[in-house]
Amino acid sequence: MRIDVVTLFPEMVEHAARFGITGRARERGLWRLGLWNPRDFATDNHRTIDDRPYGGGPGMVMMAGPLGQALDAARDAQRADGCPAPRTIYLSPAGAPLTHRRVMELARAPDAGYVVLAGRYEGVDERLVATVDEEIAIGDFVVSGGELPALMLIDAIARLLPGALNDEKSALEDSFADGLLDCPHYTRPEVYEGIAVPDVLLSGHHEEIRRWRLAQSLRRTRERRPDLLAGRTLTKEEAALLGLNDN
Ligand code: 4GY
Repeated sequence: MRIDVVTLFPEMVEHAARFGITGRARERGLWRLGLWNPRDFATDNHRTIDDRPYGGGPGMVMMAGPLGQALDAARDAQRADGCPAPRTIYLSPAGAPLTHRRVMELARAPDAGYVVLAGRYEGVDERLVATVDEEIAIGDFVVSGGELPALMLIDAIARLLPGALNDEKSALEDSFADGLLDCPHYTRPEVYEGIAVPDVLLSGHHEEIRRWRLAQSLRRTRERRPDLLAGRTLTKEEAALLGLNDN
């Protein structure tokens, strides 16, 4: 997989992409990162990439020209690097809410190429936004630039690439992987600040442990995110663990 980010702060993305599972996956060659600064595509002596909004109002808008040039260069580089059909993604609060399901779809094609546009200021000229393939929001809140949202998207994808996690089973246990929140986790010591680890986890009964974890996931999901349960049909076992009758 190849991911190119168009950003006014390429060092920020480069630096963050070196750490942890994402960085290791990159060292393992599971994905490649390209960075493009729209400022390098500005045409005037001041290297201007923003301008005042038509119609007035506060703040500045990223100009379509330099951004479009940077996006074109990123897509050309992807094609030259064996990604024939790059998909352009714009991160903004107005996008479709990102879900783990969408992340899994984006990670499924290890040969895919993504060009991610990270905006700044008040946003990007709409005529450029209109050219992207997909607009994604990472949450119903606003941050000051698209770099952190882009890094979150990239991190979520990269850790799912085959070979990224040392234990391939661990991705299956993630919150949301099966539409439920994750179960609680414990490690040593057996008692911390007077609170003991649940007995069942020390019992060695693998089937009981599996059922306990599933029950915990189900109860947590019902308690904290009933919207997730509403969009999912329960198996017989799950319904029984939640204390629901058949039918
Ligand atoms: N939330 N989800 C988000 C964001 C910052 C000005 C456009 C979000 O995805 N992106 O808050 N982005 C803005 C900053 C330009 C992006």
